[in-house]
Amino acid sequence: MERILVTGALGQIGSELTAQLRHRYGGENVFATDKRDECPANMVETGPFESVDCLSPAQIKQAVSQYRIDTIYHLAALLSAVAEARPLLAWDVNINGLLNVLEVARVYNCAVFVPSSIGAFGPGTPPDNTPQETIQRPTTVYGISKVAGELLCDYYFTRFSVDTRGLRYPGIISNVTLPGGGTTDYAVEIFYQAIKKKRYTCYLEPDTRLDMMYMPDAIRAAIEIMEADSKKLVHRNAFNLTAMSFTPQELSQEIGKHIPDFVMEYQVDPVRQAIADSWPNKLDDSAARQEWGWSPKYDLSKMTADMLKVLAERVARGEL
Ligand code: VAH
Repeated sequence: MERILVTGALGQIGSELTAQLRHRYGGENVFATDKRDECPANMVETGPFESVDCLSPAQIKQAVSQYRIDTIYHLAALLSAVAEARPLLAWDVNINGLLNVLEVARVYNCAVFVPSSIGAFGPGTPPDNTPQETIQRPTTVYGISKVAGELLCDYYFTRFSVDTRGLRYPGIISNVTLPGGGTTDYAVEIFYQAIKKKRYTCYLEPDTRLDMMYMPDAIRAAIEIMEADSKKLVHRNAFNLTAMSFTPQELSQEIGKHIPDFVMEYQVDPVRQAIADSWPNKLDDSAARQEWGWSPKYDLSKMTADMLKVLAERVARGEL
């Protein structure tokens, strides 16, 4: 892996992944792209950035050929709640955008990382210790696009030998970038509100259990899967992956250990509650552990402590 292109580089995962990839492979070897063009200074200063729309095959081809790309981290997509509000756009971006990337990867012999999600499962999926191979009948357009995306990536591997690999990410919690339109976003927003107001109004029911992961683990997993020995990979697209599973009530109690007067209130959003209720409670990620050595470093307690520490430091610096 020498020359990397990141799509969706201004997104929640993309922005932190780009920074880590540049740290690991050299800034000049990691070409950041996004449909948007308002790029933060730290991204422009550490390596190349251009506005690339994944719905334009020509723009992807130009970027890959100009920068002699050999690996694509394809993160450009609409998340679950936004997708439900704009299902046709979500299908276009999440599927046609992916197809454009896979076609360019086929022609230019690039490896491709594509994130899937716990959203690729539905109400008929076993909710506890969800197996790597099981029923996938999601009831959201986001989840349908993720299942179709997994199958497309496997097809490009078996039919055209494109080195495609993916992870079924849980909700991801970051102390750097706010999420954009996901169902699990409460688990990020709550920290910012706890630090600033010592209270948060949650849009999910207190007992809504979901898999979650701290961003440092999520970024490390994306890099580790792409560096893994190809011959050891059985599942490829895409691996179940988790680090912790908690409810809003459990997260509130953990924050309360650090902020004793923290107050949690609930005002349920039926759309995002229905999405969350259709997802598993906890994945079995043994395939990832066995095939490429996955092992999370952050659990609920360690993540909460670090989130509150870093956000408090950002408030002290006047950033929030
Ligand atoms: C979302 N954060 O909420 C994303 C993720 C598992 C959830 O796919 O849509």
